[in-house]
Amino acid sequence: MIHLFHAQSLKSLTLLALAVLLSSCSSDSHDHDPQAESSTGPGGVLSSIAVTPGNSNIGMQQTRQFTAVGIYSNGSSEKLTESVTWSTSDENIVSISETGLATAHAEGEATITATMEGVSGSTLMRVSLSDDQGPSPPENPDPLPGTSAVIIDHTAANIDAVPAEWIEQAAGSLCIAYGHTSHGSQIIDGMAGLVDFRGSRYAFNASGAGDALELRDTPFPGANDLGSPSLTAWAGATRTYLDAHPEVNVVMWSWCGQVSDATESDINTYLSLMDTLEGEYPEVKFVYMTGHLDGTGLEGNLHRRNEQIRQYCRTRAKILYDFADIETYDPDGVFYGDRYPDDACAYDSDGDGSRDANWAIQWQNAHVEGQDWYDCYSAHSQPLNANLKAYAAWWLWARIAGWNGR
Ligand SMILES: [Ca+2]
Repeated sequence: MIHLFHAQSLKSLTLLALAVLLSSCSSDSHDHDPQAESSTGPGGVLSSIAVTPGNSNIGMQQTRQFTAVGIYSNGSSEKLTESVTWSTSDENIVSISETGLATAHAEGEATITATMEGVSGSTLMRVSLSDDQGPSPPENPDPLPGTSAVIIDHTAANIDAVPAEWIEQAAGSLCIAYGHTSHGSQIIDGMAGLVDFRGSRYAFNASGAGDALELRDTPFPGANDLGSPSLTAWAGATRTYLDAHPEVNVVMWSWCGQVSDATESDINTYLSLMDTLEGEYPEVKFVYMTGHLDGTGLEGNLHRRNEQIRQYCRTRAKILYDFADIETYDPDGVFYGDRYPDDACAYDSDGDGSRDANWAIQWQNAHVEGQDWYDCYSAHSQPLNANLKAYAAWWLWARIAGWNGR
């Protein structure tokens, strides 16, 4: 129920937000399943399952109890830990019991999945040899793991959590080509504002001059974004550019509003083209993206298509900058996804179905400009949204440069 958000406990609020965030994988066929009526729970049809804790780390031979929470079509939830079927992507790394108790056996990563009535949710679990989770020295950066997904979501929108040495490592090693139109420009404008806010450590330019991060802003002739002038033009433009610029080792493209009206097939085309490019240019890291929020909520086509992209990236070990997820939470972790937020950060505060408030403006007004947030241009949105996009972008660059994200 939406009333949950009025609960006194911030912890329960955060957990619920996390649960909804982590929910995934409700199959599209579910809507057309004649048996769907049989899966009605306390709040209607089971629409997704959230598995927590999310993205956890564990030492060898240690155990961890996972919890599955079902999210129903009306937004209510129910604990399903004992009801779901638990599975692991790699028994040799992590095994899991029928009740969700995981045991670590070998160093590596495994995906833990809970399934019920054709709906599933999953989370990543890392097993390390020791309990030391601190950042490793940057002298010999690990190559970006090719065996697990790198998901840059709202939890990555924290500039203070990205170690300075990895900011420097990214600036010294990456050459990024980024294609976008207005919404995607939030990352660039946010990054530019961050230099004024936090200093030259975060500097970037098209040549890498002055030890800055080398980032080429909209360098691709022949395409504007992932949907303009067509849903496929960007792929050819990428090839043309990479063939002429072999120094580029990161490619990122953003959507404008095309995910809102995209079909499942359209998104499959996008994913397939990205995957093909990865095969053709193995030295280049390709960053996937979700489409920006459009106010249609968790039931809308946008959310379904974004979930399609997320699911693909999770299961295929891709790099995802989750544009929509980043603009679904305020900096305190408050979730707005079930209140029909749009790209301007407007949302429905009173449940009457129309947007009447703006979480970014509220947060900005409740905090100190120049200290807690910074002013910058933010196309279609508020400065805070571009702040968060920039923080997450630096997290992304650091991860690609070899930071383990912990
Ligand atoms: Ca309203």
